[in-house]
Amino acid sequence: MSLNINNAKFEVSAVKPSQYPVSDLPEVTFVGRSNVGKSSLINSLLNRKNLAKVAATPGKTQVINFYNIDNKLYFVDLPGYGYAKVSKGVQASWAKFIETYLVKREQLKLIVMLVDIRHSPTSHDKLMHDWILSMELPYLVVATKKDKVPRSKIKPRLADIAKELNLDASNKLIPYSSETRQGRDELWDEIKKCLDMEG
Ligand SMILES: Nc1nc2c(ncn2[C@@H]2O[C@H](COP(=O)(O)OP(=O)(O)OP(=O)(O)O)[C@@H](O)[C@H]2O)c(=O)[nH]1
Ligand SMILES: [Mg+2]
Repeated sequence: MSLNINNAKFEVSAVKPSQYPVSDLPEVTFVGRSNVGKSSLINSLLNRKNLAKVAATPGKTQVINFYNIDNKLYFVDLPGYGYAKVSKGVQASWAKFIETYLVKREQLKLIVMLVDIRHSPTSHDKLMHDWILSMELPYLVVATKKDKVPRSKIKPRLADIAKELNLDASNKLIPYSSETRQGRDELWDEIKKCLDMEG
């Protein structure tokens, strides 16, 4: 069963479980702090420029967006966490609905956590990572914006991220650029492997 990634469409925005798609398709979700590059990564994986909205102002995505890919799986774009200019109250309500999705959604098969390759993981990133570990679901860590660091810095940046998140050799850490599409094939391979899908 091959996957036609050109047959991808935005399906629905949800703020509560009753608005999630009614379906048994497997879901891959993308989490990370606001502005880390989640929507850009979804677009680059799907060869699209603007399927997932890339916000001009960070912290604006306050809904969970579901993208249907060839009627075989969903990509789920979660709101970014940790945007400083957003009030505590709003941050708490986001955390709540991110949590609701992650904990309740049985079709969720893979979590892709994004961190910015240029920076050490924040306290929010560490909390999110601990949370993911406690869920015992397959997950990958992607280090975004690889094009923004010089080649010689990539290895040390990855080593720092791995150390700060306590990753070991069995945890996948994939450097990625939505601009140059480096890392794209490897990420697709991992996603398909995890979902038992072919090409
Ligand atoms: N150079 C470079 N810029 C990137 C890359 N990925 C994302 N960006 C830029 O980073 C900014 C944020 O990207 P988004 O994809 O909107 O980030 P997001 O995580 O979806 O943000 P929220 O929806 O606010 O949570 C945009 O200006 C993007 O163009 C990348 O790989 N390389
Ligand atoms: Mg976004």
